[in-house]
Amino acid sequence: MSYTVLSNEQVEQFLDQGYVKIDNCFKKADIQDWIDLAFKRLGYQPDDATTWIESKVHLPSINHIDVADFSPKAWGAICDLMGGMDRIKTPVQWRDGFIMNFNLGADQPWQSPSPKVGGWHKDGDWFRHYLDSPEQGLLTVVLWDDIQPRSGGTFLATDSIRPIARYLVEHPQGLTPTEAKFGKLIDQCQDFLEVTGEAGDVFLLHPYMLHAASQNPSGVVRIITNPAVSFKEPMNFNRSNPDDYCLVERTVLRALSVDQLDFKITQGRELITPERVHRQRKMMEEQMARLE
Ligand SMILES: O=C(O)CCC(=O)C(=O)O
Ligand SMILES: [Fe+2]
Repeated sequence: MSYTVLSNEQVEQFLDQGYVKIDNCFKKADIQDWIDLAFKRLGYQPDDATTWIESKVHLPSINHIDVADFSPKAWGAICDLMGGMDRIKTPVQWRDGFIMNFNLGADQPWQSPSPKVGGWHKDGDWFRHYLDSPEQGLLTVVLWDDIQPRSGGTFLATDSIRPIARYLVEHPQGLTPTEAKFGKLIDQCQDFLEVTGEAGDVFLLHPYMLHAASQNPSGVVRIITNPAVSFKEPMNFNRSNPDDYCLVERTVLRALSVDQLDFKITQGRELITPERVHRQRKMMEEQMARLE
């Protein structure tokens, strides 16, 4: 199978470790306005840590761009992983709902990624989780600014795809995000990675990837977003032509050590409104009042 952006090494890395890093997907200068606006919305100064009231903030979004127009490279890589644009639910957008880690846990001794660190989770607080769930086809981490080591870069458990896949196979009735407690499977993981890179780099992650926020003692704010990309249809692990499996599906089959799987859900699909939505609505009202 040929890919437009991904190298053979990147394909293998995704199949084995559930992630690829696509560098240089955009220029920071092109989005500096969004960052400036984020600080205004919060009433914080970028270079004055005494103005940073909260140590970590997940902003509601105001602006958005279409990824296909803004970053053909990132879009090409997303299509490579998900089996082409016909399978992807559009529009695929990036927004300025930044997740800003100002100085989380800066007063605590540094902890490298391990099962002892708290907060490990699988994304997807808005749907009932099945092995084939289409809602989260990819997890994306967009770096809107440079991230040095030990500076708030998200921790990834790059061997988490297998335990999550097994757990989901055992639950064809599905799991709500609260009942699933995916994070407890971190005890089965031992390969960890800290997200680092430059503004414009993008990590594309398997939807099952366990990850956690990290401490940021660096004095420099860490700015990412982590939008999901959705499939139009549920994943299919039992295709008549094996060439039709996309890389996200193949990663699941490889994690389960099978060539195909006749997986059927036994309950309905379900969308859930997470508490986050109410919290961000309130934040938006406060920020609009500040901007006026
Ligand atoms: O802030 C981070 O590094 C991770 C955030 C995250 O995983 C989330 O909001 O779901
Ligand atoms: Fe997350």
